[in-house]
Amino acid sequence: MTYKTILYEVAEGFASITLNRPEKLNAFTAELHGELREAIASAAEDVDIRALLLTGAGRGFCAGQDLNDRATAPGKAPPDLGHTLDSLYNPLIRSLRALPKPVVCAVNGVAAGAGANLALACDIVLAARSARFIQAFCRLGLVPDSGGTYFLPRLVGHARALGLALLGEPLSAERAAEIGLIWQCVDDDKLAAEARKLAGLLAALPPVGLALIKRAINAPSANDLDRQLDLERDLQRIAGRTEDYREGVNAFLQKRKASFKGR
Ligand code: LHQ
Repeated sequence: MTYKTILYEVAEGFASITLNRPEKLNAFTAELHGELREAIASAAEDVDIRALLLTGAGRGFCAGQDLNDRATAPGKAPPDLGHTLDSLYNPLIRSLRALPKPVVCAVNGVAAGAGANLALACDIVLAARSARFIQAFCRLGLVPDSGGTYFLPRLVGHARALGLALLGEPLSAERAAEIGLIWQCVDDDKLAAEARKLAGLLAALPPVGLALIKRAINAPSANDLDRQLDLERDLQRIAGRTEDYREGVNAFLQKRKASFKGR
């Protein structure tokens, strides 16, 4: 498949999507949204793809919405940004969360606005030491979108979520890792290799089990312990009936490397 605004590659059991508008720090246009949607759908459908890796080309990860598309002229009717979210951003965030495969995000540079929250919607986020996370919305008179108001308080707590969202100050990758916003901060020159290594490791693990783990951890945080215990029981029942579970146990007992088939 060839795209204009992303790169899409499949190797070693995982798909890599690289946002590819480096001259605009990979800011979102309608075309980028469309291509990203298509690529995620192909990764979802292909049973040989067991993980997804998302990153950006050039010195930025993603600067959020391309504001060139959003210039407003006096007298023009105000835009319906709710429609923009309904048609472009919300389906994207939902598709990543619902994808029954782990998504690794390698934040290679600045992640601002919807770009920052796109990263937070992924399952394991690595960031280059030079990367920055910016909840830029407040500077435009907007509300954090793309799941920002959901992810931020859950990941870093109410006080830090409000600080980040109201002030819009850049947060370093190192600090983001310290406060639990992301999984890990790695040296710039190691990011790509580390992210590929991680995606490869995930691709070699039992796919059904990983999909069920993602479902359990992403279950509504309003679940009380009883409801979550019931959910774990239901998911474990499914996991226990897979061939991969049997293979995992047998491989351990026979002291050999397991080979998982996704069944
Ligand atoms: C850009 C952008 C950009 C266009 C850098 N657009 N060109 C949802 C619903 C609908 C509407 C509104 O939005 C949303 C969600 C959102 O995402 S709102 C938040 C939108 N994003 C921002 O407000 C971030 C704007 N960008 C910045 O503040 C800076 O560019 C950051 C801090 C990201 C990076 O700063 P620098 O490293 O100093 O780079 P730069 O500013 O020089 O940018 C490099 C180029 O990229 C430059 O183009 P040029 O032709 O002058 O070289 C920028 O204009 C362009 N660029 N972000 N969002």
